[in-house]
This record gives sequence, structure tokens and C-alpha cells, in this order.
Amino acid sequence: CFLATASILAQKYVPSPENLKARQEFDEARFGMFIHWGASSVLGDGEWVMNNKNIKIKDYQRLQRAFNPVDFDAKTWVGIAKNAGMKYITLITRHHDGFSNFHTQYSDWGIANTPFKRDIVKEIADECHKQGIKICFYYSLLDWYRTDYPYETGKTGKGTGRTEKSNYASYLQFMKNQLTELLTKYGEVSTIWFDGHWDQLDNDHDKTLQSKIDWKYDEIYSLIHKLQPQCLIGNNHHLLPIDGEDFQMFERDLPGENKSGLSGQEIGKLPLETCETLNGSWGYNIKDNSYKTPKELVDYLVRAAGYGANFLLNVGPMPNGEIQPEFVERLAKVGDFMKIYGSTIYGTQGGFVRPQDWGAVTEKGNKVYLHLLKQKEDKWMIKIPVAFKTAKYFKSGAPVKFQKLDNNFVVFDINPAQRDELDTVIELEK
Ligand code: JFZ
Repeated sequence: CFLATASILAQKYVPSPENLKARQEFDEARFGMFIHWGASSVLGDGEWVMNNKNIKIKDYQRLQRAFNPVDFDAKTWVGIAKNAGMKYITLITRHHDGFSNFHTQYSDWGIANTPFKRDIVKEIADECHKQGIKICFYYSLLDWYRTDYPYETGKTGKGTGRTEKSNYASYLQFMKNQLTELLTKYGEVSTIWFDGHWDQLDNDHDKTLQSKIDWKYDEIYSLIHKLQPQCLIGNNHHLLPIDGEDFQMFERDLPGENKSGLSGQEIGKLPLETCETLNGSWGYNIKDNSYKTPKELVDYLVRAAGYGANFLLNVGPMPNGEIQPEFVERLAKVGDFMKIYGSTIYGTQGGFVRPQDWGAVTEKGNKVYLHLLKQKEDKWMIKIPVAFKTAKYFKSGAPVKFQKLDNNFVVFDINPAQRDELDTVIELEK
């Protein structure tokens, strides 16, 4: 009876008015830059290298002397994101190797003790605020470095040479301390992006949140919302949103497609975000040349928008502090696309039909945008269950010939000269 009362008293999260406004702004942004960068970048073998190569903590620590990104310039990075049409940056503040990319009072394992010394999180956050783009922080729940992280129950990090037993109370306090730093010393933070929950799952396909430890999300989330009520919380747990979260993310998957084979890909009611890599890696990887083409990137962005989701596109900068030219070039091409077509993507909602093989639909106010990504026929029939008065090519404004048939079917006569190799957009006016 006491327990029942206690659980009734446990408060359900009620987002503040600032938070609801921030959700709406986030839901209008549609395109952001993910940045995986830190000590692991030095090895050029991805951000999982410590775990994958079973590098012991005492050996991995040597990266602290080696990480010296002398060519790093926050202004250049933020400029690259803005030029690509991105509205926010989600930066790794601390990944699974536990290395803090910011000045922290709670650990010696971080950027402050490299030859570089500078607080790159501060420099990027300040530059984002200056250039008017939002800054978001990725923060790993999983830690391969600290002895108090419950690695005995986790799946990864076992080869890293730890001897002490975990102590979750101590680890939780550490995370709270660092999150407090991140939310009090870096100005307005738009989202906190958690990752690592899956390290403690009993069963990857169990949607009941059966984690081997109680992460105490209620305590972590309420701390964040107390420090910055507008800050949106997301968690890469591949489950339906947990109480206290403000957006739902889909790693390497479009909402509802479940192509990654991960569990829990149902769509909840919160703003959506999907993330993908520009080549095949999150962290800098010198062997990875599988760059996505501008066309593939535009397809992904438009299809995400067709689901009503943001696209968080990742770059893994080099250890010297530069973003490699192959990334910069491709992002610039997407930026050229967004300069023309941005208004058919920003601030839109998913359209009357989910993305299809031929492309996707977005809507805004009295406008419906048909994005013909793969459609090749000049006579094109589609069912459009909304009444519309006019149809024109978005780019040129030229009218599109069409004929309305029964049952909402419409046949468009596509003029080949009006096609755009990336995305032919037809604007319907309701
Ligand atoms: C995680 C990280 O491990 C990775 O390094 C990167 O930061 C990415 C964005 O997120 O990757 C995951 C997370 C979850 C699963 C797989 C990879 N999962 O649930 O199978």
C-alpha cells in the first residue's frame, strides 16, 4: 500500500512552456551537424577503437599527450555547418572512452591536460551562439575509463584493465556534476543527447526497458530541466521515449523504417530526429572512403523531412582540428540545395503520405511539396487526398500540367526540362 502511494506520488514530467517552445523550434530545424571528435580521433580508427582493439586504460592514456589539434578553429566549423544549411550542432562532450572535451573539475582525463589545453566545447558553443545556430551536447552514459561505471554488468569495455568494482551511486554523482558544469558554463544548451543505455540491456529486443542497472533517469532528467527548462533531452536507447524526454531519436534509421534492425523503432509523439554518418564512421577513420554522394545526402534529408524528422548528419574531424575536404565539399553541395529548396524542408511537417520509393511529401501552411527524388516517368499518377488549386515547379515557378481523375488520383505531366537532378519539387497550393 505504501509502495502504491509512492508510485502515484512519483511526479510525471510536465514540460515547461519554454520547453514546449524549444520543441517547436527544434522541430522546425530539420538539419543539424553531429560532431564526433576527441582523443580517439588521433588513432584514425573510429571512436570505438579503445574497446575494439582492447586497449588498456594505461596505454590509451597516452593519447592525452598526443591530442593537439593545432588547426582547430571553431569559427570555421560553425561556418561549414551554417553554409550547409544546418541549424544546430550536436557535439560530443564526452564519449564512451570517458575523455572530457571540456574543462571539468571532476576529472583529469580530458582536453585540459592535453598540450592543446583549450576548452573546445566552450569555443564551439560560444561560436554557435555568436553565429546564431543552436548548440547541443552529446553525453555518454557508458564509460570505459572510470572504475565506478558498472562495467561488470555491461557488454563493452571489459578488456580495458579495470580492477575496482563499480559503484553506480558514485558514477551517477559524477555525471550529475559534469552535466551541471555543461548546463551552467556554456550558455543556452538546446539538447542533451544521451547514449550508452544499450550497454546494460538484458536483451536488445526487449522493449520493456529492462536494464541491468537503474540509471535513475528521473534524477538526471529533472536536474537538466531544473538547470535549463528549455533544454531538450533525447536518449539513444532505441526504445519508445521514457518519461522526462523531449524528443525521440532514430540512429541510422528513418522513423518507422526499422532498417537497422534495432529494437523499439515505433514512433512516439515527440519531435523526431534521425542521425547518419557522412561516410561509414562516426569518429575519424582513415580507412573509410565510402563517402555518401550529395544526392544520397539530399535524399536522406528530404525523406527524413517527409517523416517529420530532423536529420543530424555526422562528421568526424581530423586530429589536427580540421574537417576533411571530402566532407566539406559534400556539405557545401547540400548547402547549395538548401539555399534553393530550404523552405520546402525547414518548418514543414511530414506530408499526407509517408516517404515512398519515388520520393517524399512535406507540408507547410497551405502548401504541399512533392519531392520527386527517384520518379522518372513523364506521366506520373499519384493519389493526393488533399484538395489543391494550383501546381507549379518550386524552383522556376512554371506551372505543372495535371489532370484530376476520380478518387483523388492526379496525373502530372512532368516537363523533363524542369527536372532537377537532386530533387524535383512540385508545389501545390491548397
Ligand atoms: C552509438 C555509439 O556507440 C557510437 O559510437 C556513436 O556515438 C553513435 C551515434 O551512437 O552507437 C550505437 C548505439 C546504439 C546501438 C548501436 C550503436 N544499438 O542499439 O545497437
